[in-house]
Amino acid sequence: MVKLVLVLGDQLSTGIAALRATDKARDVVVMSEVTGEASYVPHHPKKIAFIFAAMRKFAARLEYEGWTVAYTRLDDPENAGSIPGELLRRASELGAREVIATRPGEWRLIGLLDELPIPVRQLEDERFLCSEREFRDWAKGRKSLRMEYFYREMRRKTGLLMEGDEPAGGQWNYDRDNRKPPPGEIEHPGPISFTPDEVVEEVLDLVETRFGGNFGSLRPFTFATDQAQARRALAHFIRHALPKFGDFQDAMLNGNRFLYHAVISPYLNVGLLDPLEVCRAAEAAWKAGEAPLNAVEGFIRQIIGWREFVRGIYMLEGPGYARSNALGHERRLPGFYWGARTRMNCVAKVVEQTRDEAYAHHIQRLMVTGNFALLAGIDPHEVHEWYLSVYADAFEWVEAPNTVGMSQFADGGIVASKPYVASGNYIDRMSDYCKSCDYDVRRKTGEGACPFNLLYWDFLQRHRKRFEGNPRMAQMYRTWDRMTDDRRDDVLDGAHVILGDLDAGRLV
Ligand code: FAD
Ligand code: DLZ
Ligand code: SF4
Repeated sequence: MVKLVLVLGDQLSTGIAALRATDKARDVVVMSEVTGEASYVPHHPKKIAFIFAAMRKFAARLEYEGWTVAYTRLDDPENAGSIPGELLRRASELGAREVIATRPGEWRLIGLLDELPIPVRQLEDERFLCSEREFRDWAKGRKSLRMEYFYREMRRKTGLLMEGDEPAGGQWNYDRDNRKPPPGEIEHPGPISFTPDEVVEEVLDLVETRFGGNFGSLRPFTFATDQAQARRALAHFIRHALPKFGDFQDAMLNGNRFLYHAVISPYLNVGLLDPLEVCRAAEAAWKAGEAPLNAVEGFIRQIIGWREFVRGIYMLEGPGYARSNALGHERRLPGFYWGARTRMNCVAKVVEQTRDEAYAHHIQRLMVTGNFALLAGIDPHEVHEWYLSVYADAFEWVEAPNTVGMSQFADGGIVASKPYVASGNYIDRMSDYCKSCDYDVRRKTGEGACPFNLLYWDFLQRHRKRFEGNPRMAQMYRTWDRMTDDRRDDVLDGAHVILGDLDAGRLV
């Protein structure tokens, strides 16, 4: 009897479990563009267009390879509007009694599939190097889960940058050589741009009509939308940017949105690129003498370390994780996250870039928009929904641990051993944002003082009980305690003015 083979918009890999477990001569692949998925948060129009275009091209590829694909376009009058609805419609149309799915990357959808009135077999998504069970076994009995130790296991498992049992070059981690302040000049022109073809143009028109009101610019649209293009994007990065990736990984510039970053996360996350393929390509560049070890190790660590680690945490922690709020933060997300005016140049620049590109690099997400939200005590669920909406690479399994865990410390320290908070000094050191800001980063109190400087101390005071015993934060509390009472009052008064302005919707 015919089975339905569910392929979701982020499962565009020919080797995905559901396709491997079924028979192209008998079974029917179900792919659906549905409002349910396109509207659970107000996704950036570029993200929706990217996913729909990549889905349409992937469906064509499957058909070319001999599969029967029941593909539903968003504007199909028969469209049931949701993944479960589409599966039921197709089951009744084709007389199918079973669905074979690859487990979705979001608990919401896993739950919806579990509730379907016909049997759904959810197979493990094997596109990760570390299975859910392996991660659980690794995590079992550990007092705290730290990425660095997990990463070493992944290095051993894959053999990447290994010389026998030892790490290449004698060190596991070359971060000490990375994270330089921004360079005067960037030699790399940024990611490769793809001119929209007919398929993409048709999707762009659809998305413009249906989602044109969402935050974000749809055009110009230059993303890769199939595997061949994504591989070209990867090759372009390895050749032109990887050699400098490590050095300037944390740098931020007014005039350059991509620096030496790969800009491949959307492709990895929907399955157009395979993580091991990406890492092997980077390793080959090092072996050929085309990229230094610090860059290649730093890059590979992001993928087999951080990416796998956060996915393991998401699956381990279960459906409630994205609702965590360990610090009890409740302030509403300010309008400037959605493009309203702010005098803070760093935030304005990152939001503007996010609106235009559906992309910001890690430090922009963590130390600018994330840092501000944490310092200001914004409700982490609102922050989470913002990140899930605005980035083309955002899927809950990777976004939630990064936002709720790493960035907002709302999981109480599962992902991060201390909150990623910093004053304006950090942003000034790693960027040129402060040079063109209304605020003065050198001012710690009084008129024109950088809000990050004020909110930083206010945050530490509000959460003193929780953090003062953390050895990695002791120095910060000692610095605060050495200030005079007057100075401390000035700082906290200034912070309260900013928070009051945020609450009242006044310009900050
Ligand atoms: P590069 O800097 O060139 O790194 C190479 C690759 O490493 C990335 O493509 C990505 O696949 C992987 N990587 C790097 N850092 C991480 C990380 N912390 N977690 C997982 N993978 C990582 N990444 C997403 O893919 N989707 C998200 O929704 C997402 N949300 C984030 C939210 C916050 C608050 C923060 C702080 C980080 C988030 N990240 C997310 C991680 C990281 O910012 C992006 O992976 C990275 O910016 C993608 O750009 P790139 O391809 O140029 O990465
Ligand atoms: C993100 C997304 C969007 C915008 N639209 C669709 C869609 O119409 N059809 C689909 O199958 N998948 C879509 N996706 C991806 C899903 O939301 C994603 O598979 C789940 O969140 C699990 O990661
Ligand atoms: Fe951001 Fe403060 Fe620098 Fe302005 S002065 S760009 S608000 S860190």
